[in-house]
Amino acid sequence: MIDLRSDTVTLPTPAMREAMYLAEVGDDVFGEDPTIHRLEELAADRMGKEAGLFVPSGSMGNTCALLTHCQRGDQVVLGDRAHILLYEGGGAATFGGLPFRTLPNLANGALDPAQVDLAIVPASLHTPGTRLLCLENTQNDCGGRVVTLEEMRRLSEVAHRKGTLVHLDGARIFNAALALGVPASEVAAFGDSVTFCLSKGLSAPVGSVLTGSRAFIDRARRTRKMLGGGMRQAGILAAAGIVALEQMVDRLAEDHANARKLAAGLAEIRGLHIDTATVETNMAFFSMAHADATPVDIEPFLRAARESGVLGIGMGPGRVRTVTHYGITAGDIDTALGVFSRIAREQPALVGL
Ligand code: TLP
Repeated sequence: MIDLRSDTVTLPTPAMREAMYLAEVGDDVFGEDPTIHRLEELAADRMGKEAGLFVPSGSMGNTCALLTHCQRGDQVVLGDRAHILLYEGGGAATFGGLPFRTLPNLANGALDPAQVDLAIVPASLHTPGTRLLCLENTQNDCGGRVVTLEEMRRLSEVAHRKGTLVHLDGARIFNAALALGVPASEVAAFGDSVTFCLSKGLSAPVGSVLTGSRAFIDRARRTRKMLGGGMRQAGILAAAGIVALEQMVDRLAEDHANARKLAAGLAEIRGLHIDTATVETNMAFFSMAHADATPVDIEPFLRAARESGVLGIGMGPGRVRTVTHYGITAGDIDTALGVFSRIAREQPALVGL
């Protein structure tokens, strides 16, 4: 199977398995796992923050951040295509009692600073006070797009000027940093807290790290415990995370090159629509529409592709996401393009022709 559904499907590398086998571990709830300490320090260093907290998933990292920054009833401002809003089961809003105020994401995943300014309000008889602004970079649902440093700077300035904190969902911050040509810490600098994932393009089997000031992480550690995320000898997982940070960041360039190759090929297939200029990292989204512009039901297309050994995933009506990663070679891209192109040629109704 050529699995282009997500970079979450990546399998641990041989070096990770070796490091996991050899990992020195202890009870991390007692603060006694040396491998987790090492990962948390390394992660904090890469993000330019004082401290880090190893969490089982990106969703828990984000939830933990929101619950730690906010009190019940505090308003959180975020994009209407934010992962925190769309794909985390409503966790933070539900567990934290946090009213979400959404603003339209711009095409590249940024927000409009003027709208953010208006959305940030003090607590009053009528309004919930805004405590937190959430940004996402790369922005998944917008196409794995990159929010520029200038946009990040303006957005965080607007928030901070009004006494509102900023949390960055940087699940794929290293992809963003690569596309921007800067160290990840320069992207992370605009968040008071930043979550990033080890288990996506970096290929670790499990885990994310929440980073921020030491005082914030001390409080977040208690929130993680409340969420049931206090793990014991999880150094066995952190060991793979250390390998991810030390060995798997630079190779993301290969994923970006493969995504561009994939996008260029998709653009050549009649019936599949993609704006190749929007493919900035490791994702290529394409869409299919009928002549009257209504979206095509993508399930039959995805099923036909699966039967030929290629997996993509639906993300919105008529919209398919393909993601490149450690398990995908340039040769796999050629094969996948061959499959998509054959389906479009032999079964044009599946792509709306
Ligand atoms: N995203 C997954 C799905 O949930 C959509 C994927 O396949 O891309 N923030 C962002 C921006 C993410 O894309 C994801 C995962 C997360 C957070 C959550 O990470 P996990 O899956 O570890 O909870």
